[in-house]
Amino acid sequence: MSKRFIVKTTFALSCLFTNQALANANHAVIEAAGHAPIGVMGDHMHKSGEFMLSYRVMAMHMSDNLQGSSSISPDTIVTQVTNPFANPPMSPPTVRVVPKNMQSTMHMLGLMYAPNNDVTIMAMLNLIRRDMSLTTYQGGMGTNVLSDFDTQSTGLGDTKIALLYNLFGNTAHRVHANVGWIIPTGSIEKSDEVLTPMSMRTTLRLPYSMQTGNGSHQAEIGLTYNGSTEQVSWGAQILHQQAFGRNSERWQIGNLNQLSGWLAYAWSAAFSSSVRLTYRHSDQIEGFDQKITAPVTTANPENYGGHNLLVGVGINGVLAEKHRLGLELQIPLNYQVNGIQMDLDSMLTLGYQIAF
Ligand SMILES: [Cu+2]
Repeated sequence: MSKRFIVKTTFALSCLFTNQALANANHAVIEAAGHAPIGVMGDHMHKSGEFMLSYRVMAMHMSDNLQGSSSISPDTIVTQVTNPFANPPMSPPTVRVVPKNMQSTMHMLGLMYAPNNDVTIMAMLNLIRRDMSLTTYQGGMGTNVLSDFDTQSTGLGDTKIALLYNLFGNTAHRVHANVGWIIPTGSIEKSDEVLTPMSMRTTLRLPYSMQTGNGSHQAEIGLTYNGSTEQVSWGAQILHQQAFGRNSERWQIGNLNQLSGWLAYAWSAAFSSSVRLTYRHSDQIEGFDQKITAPVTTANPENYGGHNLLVGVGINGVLAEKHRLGLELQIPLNYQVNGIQMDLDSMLTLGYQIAF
């Protein structure tokens, strides 16, 4: 190797590293705050050729019941709320089974890839576990409690494939379109043993909210905006989800509209914290499954949908440049449910992302 070649190569390499170091320094302050809070999906795009793997676990907890926006007691439900599937004496005139609390845990595996700077494709696979405790009241009338029982369902959820398309971007502001397709890989036929008001244990198809899927193909379209300065970043996302039609059991999940806005502050290159506000509006279920007719509030398709406003606080950390950890806790500020539904207490999302 000639001396001249070594000198030239060394010079070229040192330029490369200096440029890289400068580039890193410029972006260092926004590293941790470079992504939206971990609960936001499809919030960022990637550079050409980049891959990202992510794993999130989302835990949602619900307890007690709401009618519209105020709480309703189990005794009131079983004496006053009519059972739409009443067919005495087999099926009582009022609801006799009341949900007490519910825990949903979702494990989400995500993959992102950017074939070029304007397009990022994203796929998301979900594993879901739902646990619900309920109280069964005796016979056809009154407020005598028979017993509590638990139901559970686990399995694959619906799968999402999305395309993020860059619409506008400079160093401070970026806008992209979200175009997604939700494939009904989850189940709508999960069943479990329940306790009937006649004190019988029987296996029935679980209500809609206990299923792991929605059974219909769905479209998801939206717009995402990200803005940043050296230490502060912010963004907004609007998403609309709509089923293409009724599923094989002749029901259809209601349309969902969601608007989120967030603000994050980078305390250092490796650590940021965020606040987020999310408004969600969804419609009730259309149609009904002929196998979901138990005298329980969750069997009534009218007891689905509504709107709520959630506030979220989050933290993001960057470990060794390519590894990212995020945690976000969301609680409702305001809600209005259609009919009678369980009350959302909190939603916690913990996630890990690695880009390569
Ligand atoms: Cu990504």
